[in-house]
Amino acid sequence: METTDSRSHTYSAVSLATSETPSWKTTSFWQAISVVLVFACVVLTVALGAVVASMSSGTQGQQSLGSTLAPCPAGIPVEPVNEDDPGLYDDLSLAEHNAVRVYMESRETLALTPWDEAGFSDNYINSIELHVPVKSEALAFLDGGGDKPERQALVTVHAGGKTPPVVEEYVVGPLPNPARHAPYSNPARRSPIPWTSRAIDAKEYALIFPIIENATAAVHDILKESYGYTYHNCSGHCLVDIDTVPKGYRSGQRRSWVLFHRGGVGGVTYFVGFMIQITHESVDPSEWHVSRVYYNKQYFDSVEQLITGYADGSVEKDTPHADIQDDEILYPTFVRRGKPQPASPSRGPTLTEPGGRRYAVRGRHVEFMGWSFDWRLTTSQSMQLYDVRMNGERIAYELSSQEATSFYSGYNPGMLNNLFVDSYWDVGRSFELVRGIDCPKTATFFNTLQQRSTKEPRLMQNAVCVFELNAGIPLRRHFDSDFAGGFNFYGGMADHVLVLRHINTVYNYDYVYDYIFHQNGVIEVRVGLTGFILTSQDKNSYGYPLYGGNIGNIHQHAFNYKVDLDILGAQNRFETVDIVLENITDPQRPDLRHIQTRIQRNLRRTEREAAVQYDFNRPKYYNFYNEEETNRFAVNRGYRVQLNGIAKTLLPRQDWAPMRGVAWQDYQLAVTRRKESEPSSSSIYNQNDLYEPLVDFQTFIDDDENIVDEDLVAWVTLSTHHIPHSEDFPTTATAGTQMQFFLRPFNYYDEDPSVGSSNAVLITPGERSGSVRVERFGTPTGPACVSEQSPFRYNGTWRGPH
Ligand SMILES: *[C@@H]1O[C@H](CO)[C@@H](O)[C@H](O)[C@H]1NC(C)=O
Ligand SMILES: *[C@@H]1O[C@H](CO)[C@@H](O)[C@H](O)[C@H]1NC(C)=O
Ligand SMILES: *[C@@H]1O[C@H](CO)[C@@H](O)[C@H](O)[C@H]1NC(C)=O
Ligand SMILES: *[C@@H]1O[C@H](CO)[C@@H](O)[C@H](O)[C@H]1NC(C)=O
Ligand SMILES: [Cu+2]
Repeated sequence: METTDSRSHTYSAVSLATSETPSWKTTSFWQAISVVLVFACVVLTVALGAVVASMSSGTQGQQSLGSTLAPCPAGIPVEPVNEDDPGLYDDLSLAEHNAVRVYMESRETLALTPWDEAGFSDNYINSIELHVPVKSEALAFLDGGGDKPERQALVTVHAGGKTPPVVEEYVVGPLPNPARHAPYSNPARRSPIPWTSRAIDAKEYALIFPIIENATAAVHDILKESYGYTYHNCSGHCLVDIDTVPKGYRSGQRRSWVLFHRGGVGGVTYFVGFMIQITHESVDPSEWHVSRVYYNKQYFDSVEQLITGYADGSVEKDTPHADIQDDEILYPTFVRRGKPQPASPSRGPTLTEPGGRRYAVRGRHVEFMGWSFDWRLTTSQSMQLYDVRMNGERIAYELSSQEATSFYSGYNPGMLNNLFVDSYWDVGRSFELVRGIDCPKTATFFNTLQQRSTKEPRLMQNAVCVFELNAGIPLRRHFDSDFAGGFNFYGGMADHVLVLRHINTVYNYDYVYDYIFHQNGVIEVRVGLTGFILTSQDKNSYGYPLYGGNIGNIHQHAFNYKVDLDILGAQNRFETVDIVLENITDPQRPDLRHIQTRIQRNLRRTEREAAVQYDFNRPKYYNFYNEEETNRFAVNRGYRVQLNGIAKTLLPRQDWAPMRGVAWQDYQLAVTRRKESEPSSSSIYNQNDLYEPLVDFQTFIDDDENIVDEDLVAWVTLSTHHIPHSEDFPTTATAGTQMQFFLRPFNYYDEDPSVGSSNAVLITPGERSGSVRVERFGTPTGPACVSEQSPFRYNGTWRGPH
């Protein structure tokens, strides 16, 4: 990269001039400017010539005015995953996926049928993903030079061929050449995994579709008259079905309300007022049937009952809504409309990397300005970061997304039952990101593999990106006035951060997940909401009327994260630093009273003491520290969890059974002793058995273990209430719907560690009056350059392994 830097001549005169005197005051500046301008004119002429030439020759020339600048240096090269020696947390490679599948399918005792040939009542593999090593073995390897832990996979089997059928999980190893498998056993979880709590897969859907077909064929004419849309035999105006969750009202039930929304662009924003409930609980699919029907706010026991009532006039009929018939109404579309902005189309600002890539990527390992971490994108739990360090010191062993929920309210059976627990819906399915919109053009993109409910893993192209961002705000700055019209100094530093991003699309919604590393030791964990809202024909007490006469039903979003903090070792303490009132005799005026706040450190000794339900009347900090380690001022070195996205969950766990499956949602922060048996606050099996969930987070707290000088995990919940409004069309926007928490050093360092940055700027008055000295600590100010840009490409394909 040095060679590219030294290529500059034109701009160096300008940048050198800044050190002593304001550059515009020097003659060398004006000389330089005229050189630049003359050069620019020549360049413009050449470029115009080139453009004209390329236009006349009819080719799509890459020539542009920008191409006259030198390309920026490439910077630190990106190294691909080393499949011969994968990192501890690297997701399975394609070869490993295949080896695991072949190994498992050839075990006679397991009696597995390959996915392609399997039917509902066979035993077959439902998912394959990495099984991370136990922490003690991983640490022995990372810190103690111990052996590299064996690489293993976790395989989920839908054992429909067993009596009774059951869901099984196996740990398979060692990779890449599996030779052993053993049931994954976890004493803290319900065992075995109930068959009725399994995630619905393609085999089950294949048996449900004919029932939907049959029912909708019977009511074909009713749907056509009522909505202008049909399901069975439809053409043009088609309905699309989705099933609700949870599947029943108590543990062990399996019944799905099937909802219908309009097909086509943004169709998910218009659900019709017809729904059927299918009971598919029996192990014998021939017993599955339509058990309830809902039409225009009326309930029926069968499709026939609706048809008879509709014919004899006893049923109140629905009529097509004008909006829905009118293709000119664009609300749910992305067609540009309204006053054009900008008045004449032009490009917005973009990032360049004049110093080249300043972060290192080796496989799934990333390093940036003292930070380092590994990441993986799991099929069942989305993004997981491991071994997060700053300047070589581990801050967190694991920082991972656990669960995302959205619980709706309404009168119709769809909204009554839309209690979404998204790990069930493939949170790992993060689709292709678009360069320049989802991530800056300068970003590094990663493909991921996901295998669930498919024969082979699916390649998700460019599903994750990493980039350095100028956040557009000073990280720190001060203008030091001399209070005489001038200044003593200015010190400042731009907030250059590293962002790890993926966007998970769960049917209608898009969650933008960010992990942001600031240079002052702060990690920002953020999630933003966008995508389509769900609407329904419903009462106005659940939302405002919108497009098509539907309302946007009120719902609450919640996200849970696991933060396995390791502050200078795994043994840590958790304290709240409470801000409390004191009412004292004023020390300077004993005749007066004085009321103010003070700090009160409260060590939390057990898990129950450490389950936080935010109380506005008791403000406090949440601090994790090491009792043995102090900073220069003899204060325990710690990291603080700061919550910037909290919302009260009103639904009571005591009185409302489904809340048991999402117990974490009641705590903005809960601190528990880390256990291998408590790897996650949720599971994909919680969705369909919220009543007796496979993972009951409350049990993590209820054993009330000692948490003093133990390995601690902070479970953090971000949440927001969403009352949809007209501007949620076409989609909810991220502005205003971002929630975040921060991990902030709290007396961890003796001072802000960003003092080491050579990107800081210190300006002081120069010796001659009117001049200034600009100290950039060696950072060059030129030459200007253009970042190499990959041509715009979008594939959008995510099926198939290659
Ligand atoms: C199809 O629907 C009819 C009437 O609605 C019902 O009698 C029949 O059992 C259904 N068949 C299947 C396979 O669901
Ligand atoms: C659907 O199409 C098939 C084949 O054209 C036809 O036999 C059937 O009657 C149609 N069903 C309805 C409800 O119109
Ligand atoms: C402060 O203390 C005084 C004297 O005990 C008492 O009269 C007063 O109510 C107290 N005020 C508050 C706000 O606690
Ligand atoms: C997308 O990628 C797949 C797999 O590499 C390839 O087969 C397909 O042709 C690509 N499609 C487009 C539109 O580029
Ligand atoms: Cu929402």
